[in-house]
Amino acid sequence: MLTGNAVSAAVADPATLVIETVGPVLTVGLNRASKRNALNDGMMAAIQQCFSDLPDGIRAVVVHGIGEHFSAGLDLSELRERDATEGLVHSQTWHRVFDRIQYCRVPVIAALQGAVIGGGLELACAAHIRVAEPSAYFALPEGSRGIFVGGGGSVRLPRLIGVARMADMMLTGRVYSATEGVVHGFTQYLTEAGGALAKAMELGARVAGNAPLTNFAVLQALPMIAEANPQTGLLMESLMATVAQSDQEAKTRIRAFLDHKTAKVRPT
Ligand code: 1HE
Repeated sequence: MLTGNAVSAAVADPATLVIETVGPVLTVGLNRASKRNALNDGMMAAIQQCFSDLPDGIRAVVVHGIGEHFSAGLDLSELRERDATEGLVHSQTWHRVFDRIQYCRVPVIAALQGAVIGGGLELACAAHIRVAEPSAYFALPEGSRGIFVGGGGSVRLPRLIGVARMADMMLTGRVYSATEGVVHGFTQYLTEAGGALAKAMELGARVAGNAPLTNFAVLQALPMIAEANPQTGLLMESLMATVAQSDQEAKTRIRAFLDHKTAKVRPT
C-alpha cells in the first residue's frame, strides 16, 4: 500500500451528500447536480465517513443521485493535477471507499437515473442491488479519456456483465441503455420513468425487515463463498447455514410459517 505525502488526506465535504433517515433506511443523495454528481475528493471522503459510521437502527441504505443524473464519474478537473504516485494513492483511496459500501453492515441499494458513467458505475457496482429507471445509461468513457478504471470497476463489473462486454465498453465507448442494462446484469430492476428511488426505498424497507444474520450472511459470506474453490465454498456454506438456522430469529420465523402466520411465497 502506498502512502504518499504528495496527497494530503481529503477532507469530507458534507455539502456533497444529503443524508436522511426514513425509518430503518438511510438515504444518501449525491449532491453535486451542477457537476452531474461528479465524484471529487471531498465527496468521496464524505461517502467514506457516512458508510463508516452508520447510525444505530439503520438496516438498509439507499444511494441515489440528486438531479437528472446518478453520477458522471470521477471529477476530471481534479485528475489533471495528479502525477503517477498520486494516481496510485488516489485509486487505492477509491477502493477503500467503495469497499465500505460493498462490505457495509447492512444492504445497500443504488437508485439509478441518467448518467451512470465511469466512477459512477463503479460506485453503483459496489452496492448490493441496483434499480434503474428508463433514463439510466451505462458507459465507461475511460478509454476515450486515455485513462483506466480505478475504483474497483475491473474487479466488480466483469462479475456482473462479463469481461468481454466491459472490454467492448472501454475500447469502443459503447453505451448501454437501461433496458439493455437489466438484460445484461448491470441492474436487477427496471422501473417506470422516475420510479427508481421509490422502488429502491420499497426494497430498502423490505430488506430492513430480514433477520440481521441473514443479511450478514448474504453480504459478507455469499461473495466469499462464490469466489472460493468449490470444496471450501461448500464447507463455508454449511457453517454459515448452521449459524443462521441456530439463531433465535430463524426459529421464530419458521415457527410463524408453520403456524400459518406469515405470507406465502407467490409470484408478484
Ligand atoms: C464534470 C464531469 C466530470 C460533468 N468531471 N466535471 N466521466 C466522463 O467522462 C463523463 C463526462 N461528463 C459528460 O459526458 C456530461 O457532463 C454528462 C453526459 C454526464 C452530462 O451532460 P450535460 O450536458 O447534462 O452537462 P455538462 O454541461 O456536460 O456538465 C455540466 C457541468 O458538470 C460542466 O461544468 P461547468 O463548470 O462547465 O458547468 C461539466 O464540466 C461538469 N462535469 N461531468 C468534472 N466527470 C477512479 S477512475 C474513474 C474514471 C472515470 O470516472 S472516467 C469518466 C469520467
